[in-house]
Amino acid sequence: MKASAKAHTNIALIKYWGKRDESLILPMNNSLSLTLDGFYTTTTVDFRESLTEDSFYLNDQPVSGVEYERVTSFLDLIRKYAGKPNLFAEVHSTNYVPTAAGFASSASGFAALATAAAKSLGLKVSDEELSILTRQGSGSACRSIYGGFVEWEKGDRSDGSDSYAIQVAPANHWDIRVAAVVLSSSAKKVLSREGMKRTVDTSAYYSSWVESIPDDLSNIKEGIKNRDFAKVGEIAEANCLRMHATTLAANPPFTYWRDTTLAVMQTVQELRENGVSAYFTIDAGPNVKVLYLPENEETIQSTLREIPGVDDVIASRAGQGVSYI
Ligand code: 2P0
Repeated sequence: MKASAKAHTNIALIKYWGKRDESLILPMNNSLSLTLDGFYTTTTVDFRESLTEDSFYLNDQPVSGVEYERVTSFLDLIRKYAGKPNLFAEVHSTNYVPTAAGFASSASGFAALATAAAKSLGLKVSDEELSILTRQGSGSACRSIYGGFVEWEKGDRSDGSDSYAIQVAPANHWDIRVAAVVLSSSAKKVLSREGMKRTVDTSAYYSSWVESIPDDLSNIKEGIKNRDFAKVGEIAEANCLRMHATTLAANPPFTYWRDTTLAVMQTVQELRENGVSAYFTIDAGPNVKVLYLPENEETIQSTLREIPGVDDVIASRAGQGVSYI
């Protein structure tokens, strides 16, 4: 049966940074994100008896190599789960996540793939099971099953059966906006998978990072519940800075920041000094995401666009979880 699904990407306010199990993709710490409606992937999966291998097309182009392997490994997992280990699929994905915006398309990509693949195989899975399956494609993707504010519970078990995402608040709870600031030159030198591994293995600051998470989480959840923008923004910004500090203390040390990254961070802090409430967060790349409230949209957009080295500013609202299309 052919099935299609749509999934949005998400931005972490409390970052997932480090695995305790690399093959099951079990994280060291809980994380919390906002699903974004502006950036998404649509995927059609067709498992058919007549196929002898999987094929994967991204934006209408056939994909081979590492990207293909990641998709087929994930299909192996889900066809085994369905008890149909010898059934192959044709997969067509379209990314509506501009690569330059610096969002990992793996989050929306694996959430859409898991949702469409499960339906194509006739599996009846709960959202919790779907999140567990999705997690094994890419960690941050398990949060994209849900809309709004989402927490990924790290779980304690070694088999991963308690490591899945739950919704903290739906998208319509609070109209928070996120601007993706696109930098002119944004080559990523250390992939997030490699970067988090190096940090876990060698960073002198890694244990402090893990210890700081429970307080951040309980405080940010209180801030989300009360729609306290300053509280949520302060925690998200500090959490991001702490994550990036761990990379500086890794061996060999590294950073995802470039000169324009710092320029954007400073501009956001200056906006605050001038009474405009805005906070930044940064993932495993040089681009900056800026959190703000709707009343400041025009100021944020025009101020960020003026920074030398900034190519574009793409705004998004809170988005919904996965859906069938
Ligand atoms: C996050 N990042 O919470 C963090 C913040 C990057 C920085 O999740 O190896 O693509 O597939 O589980 O999910 C990026 O890592 O890594 C990420 P895998 P993923 O959004």
